[in-house]
Amino acid sequence: MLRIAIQKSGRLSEKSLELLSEAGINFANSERKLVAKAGNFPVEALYLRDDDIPQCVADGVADVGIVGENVVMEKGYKLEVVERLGFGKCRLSLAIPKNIDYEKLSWFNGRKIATSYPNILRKFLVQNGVKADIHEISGSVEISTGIGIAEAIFDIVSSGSTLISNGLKEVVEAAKSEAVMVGKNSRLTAEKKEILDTLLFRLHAVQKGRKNKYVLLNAPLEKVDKITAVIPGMKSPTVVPLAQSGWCSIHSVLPDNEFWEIIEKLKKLGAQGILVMPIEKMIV
Ligand code: PRT
Ligand code: ZN
Repeated sequence: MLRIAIQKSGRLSEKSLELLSEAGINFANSERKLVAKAGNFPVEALYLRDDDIPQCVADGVADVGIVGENVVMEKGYKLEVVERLGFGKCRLSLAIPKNIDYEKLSWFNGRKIATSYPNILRKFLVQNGVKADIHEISGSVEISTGIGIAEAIFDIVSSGSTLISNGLKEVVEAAKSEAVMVGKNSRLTAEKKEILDTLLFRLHAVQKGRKNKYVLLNAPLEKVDKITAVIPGMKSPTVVPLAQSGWCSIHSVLPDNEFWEIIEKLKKLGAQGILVMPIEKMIV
């Protein structure tokens, strides 16, 4: 049995469970008691506050955990990132009141900065030769400058709207974060390693599917070479003749991040009837 620590309730909870569910792992216990067994896979979920997950994995109470990289960095336990999960993306940034003229990092020398991430901030300031006063608070960091607790803040930013609505501007991005699966490989028994490998195989298939789209299009035969050069496919695109002579259907897989550029190129090359579909799982 492999024990996975998951955030009990918060920004990463649903997406963690959704990812595991897409990998065929579902937990019967919907009220999220402390521990829940999966119905059809030798895994159990341990529901915790995200702040407790790194230590639980470090101590071996859980074998792996799904948590924000920011929390892993802040807690400082020696853990390995087993898998990057592609959700919960955010950055850790320094922000100051928007009316202040800001030129460079030395502005922070001698200033008071409020944060819930004192360790990450301290490391960043040391690396950049800045000496500032770190004021640790556990929540509502964004209101610190407004109420006079600090002159700047260091906090998680995602869309940036929280900063704007508190009259702040982001001036330095210190780190990026996303949800990761962390573990301590040396602790795992052979049995747990095997379960983790099977789980990772499934997660890769789900994640690869999420990063790609399946595309079908019709093309004039004389354009097939040019079109297939634009769409890479898994090995190479599938080309099937159409009932109408002089035409064929091409099937392929496109990476999501280059998707629109490739579609534009395909249209220019004479592709028609382009259909695009999500891929549920992709095993290469
Ligand atoms: O109860 P528990 O301790 O488990 O949860 P929590 O309240 O400590 O964390 P939670 O659920 O808020 O966030 C969990 C994780 O989600 C974080 O550790 C990050 O890895 C990730 N994440 C991604 C975020 C955000 N995006 C985010 N935007 N965590 C927090 N925020 C907050 C941020 O603190 C700020 O107040 O959202 C605000 C900024 O958002 P924007 O969009 O206005 O910029
Ligand atoms: Zn927390």
